[in-house]
Amino acid sequence: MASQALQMLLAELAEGRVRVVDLTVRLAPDTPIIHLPDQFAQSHPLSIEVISKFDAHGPGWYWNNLDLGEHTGTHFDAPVHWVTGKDLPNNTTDTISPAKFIGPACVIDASRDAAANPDFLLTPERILAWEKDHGRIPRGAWLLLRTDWSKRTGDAFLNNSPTGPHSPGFHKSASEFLARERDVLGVGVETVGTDAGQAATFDPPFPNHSTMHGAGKFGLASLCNLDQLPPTGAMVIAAPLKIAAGSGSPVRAIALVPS
Ligand code: 23J
Ligand code: MN
Repeated sequence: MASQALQMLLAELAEGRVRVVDLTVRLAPDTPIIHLPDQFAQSHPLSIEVISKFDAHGPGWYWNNLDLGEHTGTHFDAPVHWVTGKDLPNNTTDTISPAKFIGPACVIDASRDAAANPDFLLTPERILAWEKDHGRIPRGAWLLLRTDWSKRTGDAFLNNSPTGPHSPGFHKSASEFLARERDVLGVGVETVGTDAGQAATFDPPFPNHSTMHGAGKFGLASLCNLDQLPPTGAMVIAAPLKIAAGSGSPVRAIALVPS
């Protein structure tokens, strides 16, 4: 017996009452990637090498070889990405339960805050204020931080400066609140990583990664189109590649949204 809910969802999709919003940026050699402080090793941007393109290397087919870091473009962070999550069970892209690749979205709009202050950090107070308007964040939800950062082009996206990058993120106490008090799936952001640009200088460094992954939670970075999502009521589908012992993976993140 087919699930009535699935039949209804398919009908709503077919009839356009549920819309699919693409939360994914285009993955290209110029897709921005994070630059860590110089003492650390760096991730590779995407590079594409044509294997054949209807030519002597393959007259009837076109395909490419790729070289890229796991954390390139719109991507998923697994708990094993961080030292705090390295010994947790099922902490890699190939061992996380696929049931966790689908979840409800709670979207907090901090776009005005981020426009006024590129170093804006979300606080627990701000989350509680959002809950007054929209209800309690359910267990197993993605907390998506809308900053409109994905609308920035060129150098303004990474926003590097002599003092390091400046981009919004989470106060450590907000990450702790979301992981411990709300048991979220994880957090998703429009910036290149789930920590603020200045987070290498925080105590501990990169507190959102440290807290979330230490609690077995996930991350989604370089999302876009969060301005097309309602505060509640959307469903996120974001499934990383099943990379053996992978710390993360590019994803095609999509949202199902009532229209
Ligand atoms: C390694 C170290 C620091 C950060 C990151 C990676 C990411 O943002 C990432 O893509 O996970 S902040
Ligand atoms: Mn990452």
